[in-house]
Amino acid sequence: MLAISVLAMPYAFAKEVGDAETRYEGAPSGIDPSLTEDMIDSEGPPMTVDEFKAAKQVYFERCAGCHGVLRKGATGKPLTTDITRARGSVYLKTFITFGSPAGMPNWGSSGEMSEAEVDLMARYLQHEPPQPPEWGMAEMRGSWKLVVAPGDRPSKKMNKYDIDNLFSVTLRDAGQVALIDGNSKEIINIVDTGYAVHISRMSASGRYLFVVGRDARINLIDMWMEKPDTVAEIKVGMEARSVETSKYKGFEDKYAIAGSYWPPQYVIMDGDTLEPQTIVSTRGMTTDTKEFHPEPRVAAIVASHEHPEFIVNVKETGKILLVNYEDIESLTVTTIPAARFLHDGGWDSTHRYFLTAANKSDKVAVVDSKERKLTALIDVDKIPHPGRGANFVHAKFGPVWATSALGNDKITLIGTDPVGHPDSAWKVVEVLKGQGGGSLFIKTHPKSKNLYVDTPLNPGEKISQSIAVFNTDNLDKGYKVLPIADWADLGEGPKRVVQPEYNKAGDEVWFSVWSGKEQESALVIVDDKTLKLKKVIKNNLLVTPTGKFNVYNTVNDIY
Ligand code: DHE
Repeated sequence: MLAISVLAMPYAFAKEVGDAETRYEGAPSGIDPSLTEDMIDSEGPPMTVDEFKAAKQVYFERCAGCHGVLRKGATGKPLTTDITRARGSVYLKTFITFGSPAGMPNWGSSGEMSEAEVDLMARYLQHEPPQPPEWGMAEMRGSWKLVVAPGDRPSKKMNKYDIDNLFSVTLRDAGQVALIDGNSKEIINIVDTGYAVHISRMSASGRYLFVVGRDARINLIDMWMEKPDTVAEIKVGMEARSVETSKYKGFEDKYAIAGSYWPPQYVIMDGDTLEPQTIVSTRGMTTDTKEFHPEPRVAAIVASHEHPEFIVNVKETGKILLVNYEDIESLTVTTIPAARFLHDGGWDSTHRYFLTAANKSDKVAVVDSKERKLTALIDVDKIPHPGRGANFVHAKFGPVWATSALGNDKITLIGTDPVGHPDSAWKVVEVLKGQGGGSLFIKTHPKSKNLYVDTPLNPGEKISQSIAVFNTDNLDKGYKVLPIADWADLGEGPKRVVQPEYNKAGDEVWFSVWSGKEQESALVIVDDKTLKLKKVIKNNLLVTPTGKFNVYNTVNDIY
């Protein structure tokens, strides 16, 4: 049996092979490979069952993120057997060993895979891709746990916390979130969740917190309990990244939606119990070539403020779905063609326009949630990655929304005011130069004049461990660098500084200093006025903190 190395750790912490984008997309899949069928057939080169199993494990951990579980191609090229058998073993081995300028890591020459492992993968790719099982209503209901029924929950807030200023902090490799009091900076509770929680989102009232693990487990946490904790749980698939709740007037707290990577589908659930109501597959034709795609993953979801709708990004088909939940029995869905590989995005400052990155197409799509149509498809530089983006008022161009990028050092500002500044609306009005590529998140606040840009996936340690700050009134002056990881004063470790998040008042900013599972990590809080260190939160319970979500800002979509 071949040894498989470095698989358990997030890809970003494995030896650095491939560019920032590949390292980012190439994180291990949450799917348990042993649940798939073995598809050894006589058309492919000989393999034993043990070899197939070992290769399958490697594929799910290393390759599925970019090439897709079914190898139909995602941000990486398709690897279906019609292609791989035609290319043959020698070609595949060379490709796996040396990589490609398009972003395929050099697995062999970097020493990440041995010659035997490369040979194994080249053979494996010439057999049919094993398919993980589906996950329908029976499986969802089977996994659903109503831990505390609504009738048994508090009828009023039972704690003294200023809930609006609580933070839900992902403890990625611990499979937990930490609930931290933004005022005292004390940990209120550590809640067990799915593995590697991706995001936290709040219900419209601010009472319920939803978190989604990459293993597609959703936890519903009641903030009114004496000690906020899980009141319901469900597994909505085998791999997922997004969850959101209904925010339209009259539907506050009523529904929740979760989108999954596998199976490719979304589910609408009751907002206070997570009981699944309806499931919709996203399999279908791509927006450009009109080819069938068997695995269009659900990426970002936001709740419309203009209609009772969820706005759902479908990555591989490049479609944005406006899912109207007014009649849950007969959903109406408006499909907006955008561009392939839709990923993350957020609202403009009026909460009418949703701006979202189609990252591999190097475009930002703008959806008018009021008129339910595509307003613009804007060309930007390589691999935009906004998180939810950042809104501020530009001295010349008025309200703008900003995104940084994985693929370069640019921060792109897009005009968002078609009424007051029609000449700049939905155009790139200015491009700032940041510290470098490998940026994931950017943040400001309506009360602040600072724009923070992280660079956690930059290969340079100095850059990945610090933050660039621009003054939005003086963009021409360039940026200041805050040595966040140095301020945390930790020992060995990658110490990547990731995802700025404001407190409710908008006068302090929290950063995660994200190290390895066995290493010390921290949260660093900066005074937004002085840009000086305000507080470092260290605690051995804070294992691998990544995303942080302030309740008030998340409820109100402030960024
Ligand atoms: Fe994320 C947001 C998917 C890697 C931390 N990430 C998102 C969203 C998607 C997504 C679809 C938007 C959700 C929404 O708004 O509804 N992320 C993916 C991936 O597919 C990818 C590339 C690889 C993977 O296999 O997961 C990936 N993401 C990462 C990381 O490596 C990060 C830094 C740490 C981790 O947990 O793996 C990471 N992603 C985050 C965070 C957000 C996020 C913190 C929310 C940002 C926000 O401010 O809303």
